[in-house]
Amino acid sequence: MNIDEINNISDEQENSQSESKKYQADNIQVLEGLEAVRKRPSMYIGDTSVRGLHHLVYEVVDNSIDEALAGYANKIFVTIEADNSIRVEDNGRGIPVDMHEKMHKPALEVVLTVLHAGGKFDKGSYKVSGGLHGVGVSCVNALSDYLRAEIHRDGKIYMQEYAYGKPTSELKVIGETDHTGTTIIFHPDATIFSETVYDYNTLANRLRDLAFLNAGITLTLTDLRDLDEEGNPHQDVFHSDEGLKEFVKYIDAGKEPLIEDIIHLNTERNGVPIEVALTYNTDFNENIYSYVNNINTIEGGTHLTGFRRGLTLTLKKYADDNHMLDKLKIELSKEDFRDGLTAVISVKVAEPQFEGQTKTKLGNNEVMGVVQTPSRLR
Ligand code: 0RA
Repeated sequence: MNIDEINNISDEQENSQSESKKYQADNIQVLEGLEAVRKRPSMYIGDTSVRGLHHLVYEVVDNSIDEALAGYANKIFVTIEADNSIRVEDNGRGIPVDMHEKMHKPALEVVLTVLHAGGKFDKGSYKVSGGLHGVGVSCVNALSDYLRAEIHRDGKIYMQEYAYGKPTSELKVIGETDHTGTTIIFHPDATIFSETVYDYNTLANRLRDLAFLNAGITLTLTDLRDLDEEGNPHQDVFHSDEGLKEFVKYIDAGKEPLIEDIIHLNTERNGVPIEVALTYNTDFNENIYSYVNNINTIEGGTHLTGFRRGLTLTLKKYADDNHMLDKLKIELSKEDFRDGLTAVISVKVAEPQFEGQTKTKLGNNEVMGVVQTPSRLR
């Protein structure tokens, strides 16, 4: 969420109300907004099983990732507290705390209490966040029996607490600080979720993916439920300098490589950033992972189709141009380029259309050609 979006939220609310009743109406809408999330949580976070439970974490972390991708943060700490609360801390600018003119509340409170429509963001800015559903941190707030925000900004530590999406305290200054950043601590509401115990490996896998997908960001996962004899908590630090190149190395660790190098492209076309890394091993199966806006598109979609076509055409052309196929009696098929392939493809799409059973299939047709023939290959 960026500052324009915070402003847009109030615009949307204001436009639907007459000025005279505005203030009152604003409050009612805000309540209705988060009540809707509590009434039908699955509509906002997919489901209320263990999947939805973990999705709350992704939602908060994705906001910090956005702050990092905007160039203001490079560290994100995720901590599973002893009581299965989750703490997400970043070293970004801190969510603004100044009074929001139209909403008559601190901007922080607007961010945490106003439902933000999913998937909509300014064209041209690669706001990647939103997790799978793009619902924002207000949904996490709505589905938590406790949430605490701590903002380090302008030399002060600001703090506000919530329960079930509603503030239980004013925004207060609780101390001084020499740095900036945002910390969100939340405890999922057990009356909403069928499971409220976090799985370390599920979170570790997601944070590892995020580190590979967003080179340069350091993500640290700490489990305060799991202490060794010396009292040190279980912890992993995820960081990648080489991005998808290292992702492919990680996937193929223990496999026998067929080619020495990992082919790595980091480019864009028509404003769509595209990163691809691939290699071949001596196995016979193909292993392609695809991502849109950091979301694992397990059902694939247009970006994956474009990649497959681009790969087939490129390798075929190379073989043709170098007379490697002159003595071949049969036509090469696209399957011939699949055996032993390991690839990761990541694209950032401004207005993604997610389709399919699990909403993890990219539908945007324009992305197909963009990935099939990125500009530097033309
Ligand atoms: C809007 C504006 C600004 C920062 C953020 C949002 C922000 C949001 C999150 C959520 C998690 N971590 C975050 N860090 C920052 C900054 C506006 C300014 O300082 O000019």
